[in-house]
Amino acid sequence: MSKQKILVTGANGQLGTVLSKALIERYGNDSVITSDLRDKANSPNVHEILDATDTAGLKRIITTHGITEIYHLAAVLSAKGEEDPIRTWEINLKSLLSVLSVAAEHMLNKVFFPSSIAVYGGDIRKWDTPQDAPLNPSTVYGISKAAGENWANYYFTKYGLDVRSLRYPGIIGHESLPGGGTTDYAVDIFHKAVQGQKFDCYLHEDATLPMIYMDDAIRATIELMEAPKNCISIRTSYNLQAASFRPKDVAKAIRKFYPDFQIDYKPDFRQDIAASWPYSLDDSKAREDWKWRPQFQLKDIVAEMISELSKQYTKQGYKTCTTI
Ligand code: AKB
Repeated sequence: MSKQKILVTGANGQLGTVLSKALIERYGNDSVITSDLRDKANSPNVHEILDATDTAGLKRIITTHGITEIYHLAAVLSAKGEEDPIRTWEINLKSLLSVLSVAAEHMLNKVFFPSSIAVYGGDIRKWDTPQDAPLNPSTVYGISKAAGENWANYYFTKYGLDVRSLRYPGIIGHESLPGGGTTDYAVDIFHKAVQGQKFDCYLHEDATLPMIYMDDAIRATIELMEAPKNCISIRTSYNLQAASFRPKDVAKAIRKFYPDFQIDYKPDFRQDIAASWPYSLDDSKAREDWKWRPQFQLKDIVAEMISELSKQYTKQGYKTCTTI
């Protein structure tokens, strides 16, 4: 059997930055090739500049490095995607089809494709949205993820390609910044709080959304990818649930550390996107099939984010003072 060699696309993004690090820690520098449109400074492993829609470039990397698995993270997110829907569709779908076709052609062992809560929309059950609820996405990002899930299932059924996927909630972490999502507020709010600044929230105070702490998101991804093949019963994408809360819940939790923290609510177009998404997901299939269990709830997330960001901003010379 050939040595495991992983390619990560979109490795400079919010999830890609932290997932690449975790994969390197787990499998070693030599086993992970990162790639992105942009270079990566001080990378401990091989980093390739790659536009994931460039099939020839992807093939070159796969043959040069003997890639056996791909984590395909490159995508335009929900809010940014609405600025140019056709371009978003092209980038998200073209890159996925490029990855799937090249992976099948080169008989790679596994592919990871991140889907999202954005596949849901319309008239669904909002709490505990079932795994098999109808997909009526409200954004081009959601449409591309819903189509991507079907392509993943198609490649598994037709070519036996072992594609695995998660419907990620909004991801909250301190090591990287999100870019262009509807759930980004839940990271930005901590940066403002720790710097002693007021936060203007683009969502309504009551906009409940499913969220996940980065550590849980990384663990879920690796647990799914390492699960025995016969345990994987969902070949579109698994619902994944960790925590669900509203902006006003985050603000209240932050005030335990910063009693003077101020937030203003100025809902914009992102509020309509958020309103179309579930409040929480029924992830019983993930729990049954590969024993998924989240570890971080809102209070844990708030404590971790404030503690980690305080250290980061203190290093940069900011004065941060928490009361706890
Ligand atoms: C977004 O807000 O677009 C993403 C997502 C939920 O997929 N964070």
